Amino acid sequence: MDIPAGLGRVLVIIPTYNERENIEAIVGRVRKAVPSVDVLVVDDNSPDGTGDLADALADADPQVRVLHRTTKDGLGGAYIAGFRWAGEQGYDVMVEMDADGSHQPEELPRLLTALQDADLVLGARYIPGGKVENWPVQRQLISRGGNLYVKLMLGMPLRDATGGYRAFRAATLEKIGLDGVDSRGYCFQIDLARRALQQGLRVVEVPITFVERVHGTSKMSRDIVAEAMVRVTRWGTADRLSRLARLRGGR
Ligand SMILES: Nc1nc2c(ncn2[C@@H]2O[C@H](COP(=O)(O)OP(=O)(O)O)[C@@H](O)[C@H]2O)c(=O)[nH]1
Ligand SMILES: [Mg+2]
Repeated sequence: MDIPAGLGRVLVIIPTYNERENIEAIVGRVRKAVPSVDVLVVDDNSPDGTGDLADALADADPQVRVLHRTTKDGLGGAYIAGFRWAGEQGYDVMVEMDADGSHQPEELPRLLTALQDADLVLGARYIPGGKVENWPVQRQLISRGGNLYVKLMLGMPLRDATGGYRAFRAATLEKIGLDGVDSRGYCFQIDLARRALQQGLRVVEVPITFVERVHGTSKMSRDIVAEAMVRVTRWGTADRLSRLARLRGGR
């Protein structure tokens, strides 16, 4: 399929850390699913040589580019670097996608079509039509529990605030203002969704099937979960305090 009318130039950003077994297949699938999109791989100097492999893919295909960063700096850092690059290059839409096949490129047309009437589209596992395949119970609990905690603390009208398969309009990222975002790990996703809603932007969830990776290993760690917990708690507390202050102020 082609890029839906009116969206302009689309860049799919794929952050990688040790994804040598996955990178070629995912880039090929993206280019096949929506041939007119461009791809940017953001590699954090993967010790397994993913960056060199990505360079070879870029040499063979002018629609593939690579951003090399010097050290592992978390998913959030990689995406912010990718978004900045995309802005400088004049892209109109930036898509987030994992390298490990969990986010199926064949579902990208659905996200892009939804973006025609939205400012931010979230690929959602926990809405009708969405699902997760092959996740161990423990991973499901972390994800479901995380979303429940986000709901309780932040009250956002979202069913899957932690997913990482998303399409942003460039104008959405400009309004969000990336300078103030310093979430490093997966809470980056919660952070951006929250900022988009605070700006009054149209955030739409579309169902996706998340497929657990077959090759390589997850970079999920205890630190990443802890960062998310601390930040969500802090944001939720700050929201409550400011609501209270407004009530006290009689407004
Ligand atoms: N550049 C970069 N990519 C990362 C980093 N951490 C994770 N990723 C990538 O982010 C995506 C999601 O990570 P993954 O380990 O699959 O997380 P999971 O799906 O939640 O288990 C994959 O493409 C990873 O290679 C990082 O620090 N830097
Ligand atoms: Mg994964």
